[in-house]
Amino acid sequence: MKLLTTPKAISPARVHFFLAEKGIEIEREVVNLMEGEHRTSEYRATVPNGRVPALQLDDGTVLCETTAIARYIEEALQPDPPLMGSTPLERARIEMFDRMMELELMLPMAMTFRHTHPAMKALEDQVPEYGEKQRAVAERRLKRLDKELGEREYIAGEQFTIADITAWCSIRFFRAAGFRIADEQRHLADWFQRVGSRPAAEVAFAA
Ligand SMILES: N[C@@H](CCC(=O)N[C@@H](CS)C(=O)NCC(=O)O)C(=O)O
Repeated sequence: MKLLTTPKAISPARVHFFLAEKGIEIEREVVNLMEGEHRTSEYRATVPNGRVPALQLDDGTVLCETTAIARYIEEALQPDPPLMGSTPLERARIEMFDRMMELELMLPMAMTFRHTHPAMKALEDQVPEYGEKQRAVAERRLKRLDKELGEREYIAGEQFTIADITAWCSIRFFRAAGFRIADEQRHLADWFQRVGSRPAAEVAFAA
């Protein structure tokens, strides 16, 4: 089994964090996005979404999409500690929060980055006005998240879950697009520090 991945990229970082929480390692093959290694016909024929991360199983099956890879790791490779819930209700609630973090926070941040950052010209047909609109969407969501984290320790409740990994990696990575936790967002800042002090957070964006 091997993980097709790129160091210091947001979606791969979520899988690296998840694996480190599980205490397992998977052989890695680095895909250089800036050199277009994911745009070859061979890569596209192998990986359904043509992106990283992707998990290639020993029987040749290829899983892409970060959450699907995490689901396979949790259910087939290492259930402990559970990061995606242990009962049907927990699983549904955690997926609900994780999708909210992905769609309402990570995605607008990613669109800001891709449409405004000079380094992203190689990968995106940039529309800077769209990027700036998405910045406002993400900033409003950060404000709401600060309020929500005043009511609970972690994003989905009192336990650390995959939803924290998604949100933490987004806030950490998209500093590159100018996102910052505002001085008055104390609950968000405390949570960011709490998640960032986990040993697994250190490997998320490691080279
Ligand atoms: N929805 C996918 C997104 C994967 C994705 O967009 N990966 C980026 C790197 S963080 C990528 O491969 N980008 C290549 C490109 O934009 O051409 C997931 O969750 O895994």
